[in-house]
Amino acid sequence: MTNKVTLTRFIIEQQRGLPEASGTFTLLLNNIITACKQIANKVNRGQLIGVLGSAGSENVQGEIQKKLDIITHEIMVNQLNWTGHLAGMASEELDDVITIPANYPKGKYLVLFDPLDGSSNIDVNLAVGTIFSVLRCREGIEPTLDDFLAKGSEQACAGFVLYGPSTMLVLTTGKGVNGFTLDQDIGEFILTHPNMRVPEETSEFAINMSNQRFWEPPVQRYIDECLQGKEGLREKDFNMRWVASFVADVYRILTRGGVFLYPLDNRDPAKPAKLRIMYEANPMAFIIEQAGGLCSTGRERILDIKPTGIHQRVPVVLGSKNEVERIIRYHQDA
Ligand code: AFP
Repeated sequence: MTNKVTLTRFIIEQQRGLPEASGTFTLLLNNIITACKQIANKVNRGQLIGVLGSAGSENVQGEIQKKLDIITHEIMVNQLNWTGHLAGMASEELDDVITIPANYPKGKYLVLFDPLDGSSNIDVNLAVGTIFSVLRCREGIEPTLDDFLAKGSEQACAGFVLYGPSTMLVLTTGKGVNGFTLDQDIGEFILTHPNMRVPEETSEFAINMSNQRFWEPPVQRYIDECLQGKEGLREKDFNMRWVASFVADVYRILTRGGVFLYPLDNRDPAKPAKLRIMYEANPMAFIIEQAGGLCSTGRERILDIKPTGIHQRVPVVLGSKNEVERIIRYHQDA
């Protein structure tokens, strides 16, 4: 393995294919990845450095913040705000968008991120991750909220880092999906999963079954049929997985197929959906579609939605094409 393709080499070779590229994007991506390496180190060391447990505060979503939610948010902001590549940022952990301090130059990109997705798993040592989405922005201006609220189809780049048994980066810039494994010995991400594709067929679904009584009829119908197995309409048995870390469930689907559902539910009328469109659903939808899968609310393609707010929530059905199409059909039937 002397001819490892590092992430740096991969990005530079991709940039060569874009004559108009100025290298700014390449530098921005390197800064994002450096932040994720720092996060990987904190997550891996955990209680050795006292970063587990709750911070005793709530985020804008009214969710109890873990210490690592705040630490990882600060790593992302402090690793990116000085680079001169950004016009602004948005984070799951802050209500308002993040402006670039006046003493730093502004650039032509926006980065939106969930610094630690799945953080309710961190204290029980299950996989968590960082999700990021990069949008182009008018250069040299103070971005307006509307600059941030671009459709997912306008993303320049989307990626996530999964802090699991391996630290894995999954990245798309609109030319397919590639996976990289962090080589801890040299501190570089190495291309290990080129051209990732989601199998069109699957017998594995991911959903939080404890919410079943709150689902809409099309989702009830789909899951019931999966549970009926060989004796039922589907004439095959299904398996279920639910990590409760979006990044981990999506990575599994990218590697062996599957369908993930976090549907609308009527538990809390104020929060009919769980996942946030700007820094969870949109980046994952971009990645999954680039890998040959589909991502829908059940009623519309996620990437076509015009967002109305930075923290807007949407129902998500994503993964193997044939299963997502079936679920969409069940919504149409209803
Ligand atoms: P946390 O970051 O609060 O743990 O939420 C994770 C998440 O947004 C997503 O990663 C999971 O798929 C989903 O929530 C899990 O939701 P449930 O806890 O309701 O199963």
